[in-house]
This record gives sequence, C-alpha cells and structure tokens, in this order.
Amino acid sequence: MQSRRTNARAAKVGPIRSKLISLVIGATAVIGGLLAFASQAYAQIPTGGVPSPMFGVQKFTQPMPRFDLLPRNPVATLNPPPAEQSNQTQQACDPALGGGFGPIEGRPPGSLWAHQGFADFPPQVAVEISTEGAKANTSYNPGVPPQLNSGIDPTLPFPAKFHPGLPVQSPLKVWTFNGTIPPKLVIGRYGEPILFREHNNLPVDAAQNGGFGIHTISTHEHNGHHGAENDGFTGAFFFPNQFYDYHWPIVLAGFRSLNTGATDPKAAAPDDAGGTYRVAGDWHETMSTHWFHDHMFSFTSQNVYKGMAGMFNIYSALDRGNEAIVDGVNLRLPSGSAKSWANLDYDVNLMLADKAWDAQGQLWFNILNTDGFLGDRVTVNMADNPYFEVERRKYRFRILNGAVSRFFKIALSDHSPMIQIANDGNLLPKPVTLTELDEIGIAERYDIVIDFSRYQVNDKVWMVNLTEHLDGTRPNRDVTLAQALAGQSTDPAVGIFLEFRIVRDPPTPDVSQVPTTLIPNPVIGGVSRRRDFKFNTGAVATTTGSTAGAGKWGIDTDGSGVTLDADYGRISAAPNTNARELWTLTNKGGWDHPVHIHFEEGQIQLRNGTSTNVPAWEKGRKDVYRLRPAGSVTLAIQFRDWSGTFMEHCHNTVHEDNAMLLRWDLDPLGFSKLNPLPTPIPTPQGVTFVPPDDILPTAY
Ligand SMILES: [Cu+2]
Repeated sequence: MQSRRTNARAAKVGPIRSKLISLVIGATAVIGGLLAFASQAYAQIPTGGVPSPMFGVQKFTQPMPRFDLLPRNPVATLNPPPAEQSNQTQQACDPALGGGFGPIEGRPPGSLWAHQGFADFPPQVAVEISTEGAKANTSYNPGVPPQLNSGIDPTLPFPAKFHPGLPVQSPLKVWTFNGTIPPKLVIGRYGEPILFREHNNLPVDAAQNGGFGIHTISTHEHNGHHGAENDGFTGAFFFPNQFYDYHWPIVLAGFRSLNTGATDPKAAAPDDAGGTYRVAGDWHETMSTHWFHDHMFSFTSQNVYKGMAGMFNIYSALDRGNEAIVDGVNLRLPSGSAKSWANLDYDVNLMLADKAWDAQGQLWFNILNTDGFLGDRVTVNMADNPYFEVERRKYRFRILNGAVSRFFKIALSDHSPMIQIANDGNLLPKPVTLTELDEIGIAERYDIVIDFSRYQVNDKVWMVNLTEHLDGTRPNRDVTLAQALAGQSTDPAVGIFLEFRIVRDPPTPDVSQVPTTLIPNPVIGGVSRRRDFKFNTGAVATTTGSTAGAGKWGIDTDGSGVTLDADYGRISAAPNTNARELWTLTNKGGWDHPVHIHFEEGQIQLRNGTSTNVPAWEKGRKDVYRLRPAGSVTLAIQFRDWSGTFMEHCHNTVHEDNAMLLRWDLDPLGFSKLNPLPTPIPTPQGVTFVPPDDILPTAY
C-alpha cells in the first residue's frame, strides 16, 4: 500500500520528467527496499504492489472481444481539411496550459515537418480519432457478425471494464483511442494513403492523470514506411485541444528506385471487386501486421499501459485477407471470403498485455520502478483471461505483445503445433511449425495459424504462457508446459490465459492455405558501413535541457566508451539516403532488451556472432530485435524513400523511458553535419526549433 500512496503523491507533481521521478525514488527507501528484496527472492508481481483483487471473477468467464474497427471515412469529412504543412491557425490556450494562443495542430510547422510526398500520395481515406479518458463504447464495430465474436452483441454499450464483474475504469486511469475498449483496428491497403487525424482530448491539467501517464502524446505507427513527420517522434508531441495529422502513404519500400513503373503483379493491392491494382516498389518489402501506440518522451510506458495502443492490418495482393481468390499471387491465408479483401472472419488480432489494479479495481501502475513493470493479470484485447469461440478450421492470429516489460512464450495446452507465418510486420520467407513459439518481446508481433479441425465440437484448448519473470529486467526462465499447467511458478502470469472453445463446424469448407513459400527476403547488398550500439546500465547524461532524459539505462554508440542517456536533441547516427549498413546491437548486461529500430526493416545476419544462431522464425524482416542476456544481433538495413528524425530504443518501455533511446536522422538533400536537422520544442503556444545540442562524431 505504501507504493500506492507514493503514486498519489507523485501524481501531484504533474508533468515531471524521469529525472524528477529519480529524485522521488531517492526519497522513497521503502519502495527501493521492497524491490531489491523481491528481485532476490521471489516474483513480486505486480511490481512493487499487491495482487489485483478479483471481486469474485474467475478466468474464462467472459468472451474475448475482437478489435474495434475504426471507420474509414472520406477525406472530405475532415474539417479543417488536411494540408501538407501543419495547420497553424491560432486558438485560445487553456489557462492550465499557459493561456495565450497557440496552433490548432501540434505538428511542427514549416517545410521540414510538412508531409513528404503529400502531392504524390494524396490521402484517400480519413481515420479520425480522439484520445481521451475511459467511457462506454456505443459504436463498437468488430467487423464480423456476433457468431464470430463469441456471441458479443455490438449494439449494447461496451463498458470500460476488464471484465463484466470488475469495476468500470475511471476516465483518469484508462486513456485510449476514442476513450473506449476494445482496442482499435485500422484497415489499410497499399496504394491507398490514409490520413490519421488524432485529437488530444485528455485533461488540460497534467495532474489529472490518475497517478500515471501524461497528457502530451505522440503516436508512432510501428513500423510505417513513411516520413518522420508521421512517425510519432518522441519529441514531436502535442497538447490537449490540439490535433496532429499523420499521413500514412502505405507504399512498398524501394518505390523510388525499384519497379517504378508498377508493372510487377506481385507489387499490388486488392481492389473492391476481386481484382488487384499495381503499385511501385519491391514486393519483397510487403508488410502485414503493424500497431500504433503512444511514444511520448519519458512517458511511453505509462501512456501505452493506460491504453494508447491499437493495431493496423495492411493488405496487399499477396496478403489480401481473402482465402478463396485464386490468382497466382494471393497467398490465401486464413481470413474469409465474403469481401474482396480484409475479411476478418478467421483472421484475429490478439493484443497481450499484463495489467494490475488497485483495491478499488482501478488500473494501477508503479511509476517509481525503473527496471520494468509487471502486472499480475493477463489481458487479451484488454479483457482479463477471456475465452474465444472458434470453428473447426484454420485461423490466423496476429499476436502483439503490447505489454510494458513482459515477455511471453506461447504454447497450446495440448502441445499441438502452431504455424508461425510472420514475425513483426512481415510474412516470413517460409512458414515454421512449432509447438512452442519463441519468447515474444515487447512490441514484437508473431502471426500464427492454428488448425482447430483436429478438435471435436465442444472441445477446449488453451493458450499458455511459459515465460516466467521475477522482475521487469528480463525473463527469469521458460517453464515447461507441464510446469505451467501445474501452476509451478511464482509468476501469476505463467499458465493458461486464453481459452479456445471449439463450438461448431465451419458453415463452408475451409479453403485457406499456408503455402510453403510466403515472401522471400529482399536483397540487401553492398554494405557501406558498420555501426555498433551497446545497451547497458550506468548511463550518464552529458546534456541538459528539455530534450534530455535521465535514467540508469542507456546506449553507447560506435565504441565511444560512454553509455549515454536519451536526448532527442542528440544525433547519434545519420546514414546517407540509399545507404546499406550493418548494425550490431549488443546487450552489455544480464538483462534483456527488445530493441526497436524505427522506419526501416532489417534482416538479422548474426545472432551472438554467427548466422547459425539465427532461428528460422527470425530469418525474415524484423523491426524489433531481442538481444537476450549478454547477447547480440547484427542486422543489415537500408535507408530509402523518406527522411527526417527517427529513433532506436529498447521497447521494454520502462527502459526506454529511463533513457535507453537515441535519435538517428536520415537527412534530406542539403542537410549535413554542418547543417543538421533542428530539434522541435513543442509548447501549447507553438513549436519552436533549436539546433541539435549534440552530434556524435561518428554520426555522419
Ligand atoms: Cu531494455
């Protein structure tokens, strides 16, 4: 209980950065003592707290809701209309935000943060959302009829609860896209640019945060291939009563140099009538399963934990979401066939996240812990330990680890096989059949196919988590399936967490396939340069100011010998446009770090120094790289098509927020070490720019 009081006290501090949180920690020996003890002896989960009260609720007593489809509106519905440059129309600022006047759009002004390629890729679909406090969902659209959504009636208001038997969440505790659950799903396809307009309708008073989270936000479309102005840069955040227009052109990487005439039938997207249309670029770069989430500097863990996470399914001629169309290109993965594309009948998004709640049943987070936060309740699509009804046929599951610090290792309770078809956003070169998936790190996505035709109607089978944590630094061990089923772990998140109920035969035969070849890797030749990034504790802050963070975690770039705290005003790397490079990410300690490199997909060449250590399911394209304790990953990556200010960071978001993050730039023509991209400094009254406060000597 001590920690909860401390949380309340910290909440009064308001918009504090992690350096201030560090000061609070220093004054709170009780918390530090508890955590130190816990990490030695047993799993204290939730981290620094007490077990979540369950109010009599049992596991597998509520249906798992499908994601909530966001409407795809005509662009003309946006008022004001979107523009290439940030809309700097002035409005009065709330006194709590300093008063005066400021721009209605929080995107940094001017040409440097204008939408790249806006004229070439004009938005064709508008997705407009409001980020706000929890409320009942009166417009839930699962995209499938109730019999494919475990019987959930979408016409009934969907309350902001983790279970019907648990309390309604306070609008200060849970902040989500549109303020509602289930989490949101965006549907998109290649060649059809989306304008994603996000309104910030969070409280103007920063102290009104329920004890954690901050009301300034920046939304990262993880791992969109588009300009940095749309990437949710951690220092391009915006304030309550502002909006931010993100332009997602949805293009194949390499479109400026490969297949520029759009003649390749595999570089294509589904039309609405069963056919396809062709697009420029390399079809080997086709992506499928993305997610989007808050990326606020020093507060990503808290804001994502509060609920700012959604998913984005991208459709293509190869992965079109229709299992019945035979055209020699369509891979016919499990999905459905009623619509030309994007059938969700048998294509199911699963967002895993561990949570905790306080004595009142309200979402609880420990802002004082800097090793990583663990909850004791596993939620799927923000529902506590639900069940999901399935037919006797193949299903695709797009599994996202949306946790703060927890890794999961998934098996089925009968140890029957699953077929992994994608890793992160990308279909693998070849499917991999496994009875236990690898540990899925935070922000990784594993797409798998499960064939339920091997079961009988009325059978049940469970998804099981085998990865045990003692604390948030790393997994402690993977238990055996038998141990997990027997409850032989001190980690309450180990064991069964999702129940599949086989309820009927499919109404029509399952014609879906899992081809032996999915998407071969694109060719990355001619590497021009190597860079080294070492992830470690004992980081130091060499800069000060509003762009600098502080914390124990940091990154040593290119053998400088100094592990640096995050500063989004520092340029740590600046590859040349069209360069191909080898990046080695090394874990200097006994922790684990799932490291995310924004914007470009990489291909793992070496794990711990050798190619034979790279497992089959990591042989595709990746955007998150689990380093494992004392481990390393060397990846090949090429930089194309768009420019601006991007990031690389640990996606254990507590590590990220405690300074394990760096900025790298991909400079547009005319920018260089002598003329680098400036750093945006957001305020409610407008964004100003300052020169980078540091440029590493090896950056350019
Ligand atoms: Cu980490």
